[in-house]
Formats: sequence, structure tokens, C-alpha cells
Amino acid sequence: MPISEPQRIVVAVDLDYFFAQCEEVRHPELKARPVVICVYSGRTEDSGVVSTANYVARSFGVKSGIPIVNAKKLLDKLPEAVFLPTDLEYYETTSDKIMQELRSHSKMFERVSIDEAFIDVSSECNGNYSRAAEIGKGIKSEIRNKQSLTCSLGIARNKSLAKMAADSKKPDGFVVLHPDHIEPFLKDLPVRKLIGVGSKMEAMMQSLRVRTIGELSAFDESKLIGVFGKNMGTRFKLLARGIDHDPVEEKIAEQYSRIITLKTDADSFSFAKELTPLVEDISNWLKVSKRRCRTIGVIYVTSTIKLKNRSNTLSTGTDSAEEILAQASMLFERIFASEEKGSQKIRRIGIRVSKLSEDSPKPDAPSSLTHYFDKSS
Ligand code: TTP
Ligand code: MG
Ligand code: MG
Repeated sequence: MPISEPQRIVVAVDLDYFFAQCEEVRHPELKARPVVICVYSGRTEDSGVVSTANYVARSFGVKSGIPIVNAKKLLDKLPEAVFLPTDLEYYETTSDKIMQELRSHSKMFERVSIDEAFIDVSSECNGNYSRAAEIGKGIKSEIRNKQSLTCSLGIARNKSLAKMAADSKKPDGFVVLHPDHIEPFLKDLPVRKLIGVGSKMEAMMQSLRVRTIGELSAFDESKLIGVFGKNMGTRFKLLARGIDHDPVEEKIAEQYSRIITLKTDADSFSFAKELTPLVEDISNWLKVSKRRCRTIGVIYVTSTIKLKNRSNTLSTGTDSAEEILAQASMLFERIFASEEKGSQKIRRIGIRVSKLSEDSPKPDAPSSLTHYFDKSS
């Protein structure tokens, strides 16, 4: 496998069962019990989805994204199982503290999500993987000592390999993937383990008889491009060969949104009050990340689960809660006045801001910013 990359060493950190582990920190007595963190939609007592679960609950099949009722069935013989609602503010505060520590390790830092980050330690290590391993161990103990949390950590020559290394041993993993071991590491892994390959891509690859990353790396590139398009086809081929030139750098978010499920379906603009916390959160986020938005949009989901949106672009940017609320209210009023939603009722509502201008050169923001707190429909 030809190596055509400059010498880099990247550390990937992913906190283990993050929301559930945060709950174990403040309630240590939960550690031995199955813990399920739930995003309740508020419709009926148990409607909603599982946000995450600790590894005790996972051993019974509970995982992110399944309905809460299914999780309850899986754990119905275990009266000690605990179901808790998400407390995003607490998880975000914990995440911010950890990210601040991690950032101190290198100027080249990238927060990817609430519990994940990359750190480029090339300049400190000068190609020395033993040095990188020491840094990695230091990071793990720092997170354990200061926040009482475990993480899984991977070290490799680029982001995708470092993340795959971190994912390969969970929880509390520590994997250093030396350049000489990349080919055997990738060869027999299922393609699903490659960053960016979800269930649909996996099915498409299987129809090409590509099951492992090794098979993908040997597959005809022009055929891959034919199926996945130029960008993705080329990228998959490179990733399968262990090549990823993407630098470790903070990505600037392009939009930010918050969505909630209404307690009862609405057929008039009766939910004005429920917009206030959404708007306050958005305005707060804009202020914290020193940004202003020009486009303010509303999102709504009808009772037949059709997603629609409508937006307005201002001539100057804003971070004001009052102004965002006024725009969002006007858009919802128009939707109801024009009957464009048809005869359908509205089940979920949200606000999205975009066309974000930067007030500061280095915002600290993950690239995907729709909060998880309400994914059910
Ligand atoms: P992940 O890092 O994907 O998962 P995790 O930290 O819970 O577990 P792992 O040990 O496998 O890393 O996601 C981080 C947090 O994001 C997770 O704790 C809860 C939240 N989340 C959701 O709310 N819904 C989801 O579908 C996923 C995948 C995560
Ligand atoms: Mg995690
Ligand atoms: Mg994660």
C-alpha cells in the first residue's frame, strides 16, 4: 500500500456512553445498574427514543435510537434498570470543561461533537509514536482524574484512522495504530466501520460484493465513482487505503437549530409561548459563539410526518432573541393564515438560523449542531 501522506500524528478522543456516564458521575450508585437516557417526546408517558445507554443496559440490546418502549421491554426483568430524561445543560457543561483541557494540548484542535475531538500532535511528536502514546495516556488520566469519566482514544496518522482506532476498542480503549499496522488493521474490517459509511452505503457496497475495507481498497475506482459519484467514490477509495488529508481544524457551523414536539397537535398558532425557550437557546448560542444570523427559518412537522420549512433573510445579521422570536412568529402566522399546511395539524416545531457571520476568528463549535434532545416524531 503506497503511503503518500506527510507525517502526521492525530489523536481521536470519544467519551464512553457519554450522557449515561455523566449521570453515573453524579449518581455513582447507578454504575452497576442498567441506565437508559431517554428523549421523551411528551406525547404519552413512554413515547420517545433512547439517547444512549450505559454498557450494562447495552448488554441487553438497548442502544441509541430505539424507542423507549422497546428498551423497557428489553429490561423488563430488571427492576433495578433506570430510565432518565436527558439533561443537556449538564452534559454540555461537562463537555465544555473536557474540551477546554483537550484544546490545551495543541493549537490544532477540532471538536467534532459533544463527546468527540481530534488533536493533531505532530509538531510535539516529530513522528515518534511512543511520545504520542504518552500524550494519549496523559489525556486519558486527565479526563479520569478531573471529570471521573472514561474515554476511548485512538492514535494514527490521520483523522479517519485515529477515529477508527478509537472505535475499535470501547469502552475505555487505548489503541495506537502505527503506520506499519494500518493495512492489516483495515483489511478484514467490514466496510461499515469506515467513517462515512452508513447502512445505505453499506448495502450499496454489498451489492458490488464489497464487504471488507480490504476489498474496497482493491475495487476498481471508476466503478466506485460510477456508483457513489466523483467526490464520494474517490474519498472511499482513499480512506480504504488509509489515506485522509482532512486537516484537524475547527469547522465553522453553517446553521443551528432546535426542534421540539408539541404536547398536542396544533391547528392554529397556539404554541407561541413554546417558541421562547427555543429562541433563547439560539440567541444564547449565537452570543457564546460570537456569531450573528441573517436567515431565520421555521421548521414544522405535520401529524403525517411531513417536514416543511419556511424562512426569511434579513439585510443585517442579528443575535437578538426578540428579533428571532418576531421573525419566527411572523413565519408561523403566515403559515396558518395561508393554509399552506393544508388540513394537517402540526406535531413538531423548530427554529433554524443560518447565513451565520463570524464576529470572532475562532468559534468553538461542533460542525453538526441540531441538538439531540428531541429526535422522535
Ligand atoms: P456517541 O459517542 O455516538 O455515543 P456514546 O458516547 O453514548 O457511546 P459510545 O461509548 O459508543 O461512544 O454519542 C455521544 C452522545 O450523543 C450520547 O451519549 C448521547 C447522544 N446521542 C443521542 O442523543 N442520540 C444518538 O442517536 C446518538 C448516536 C448519540
Ligand atoms: Mg461517545
Ligand atoms: Mg461520539
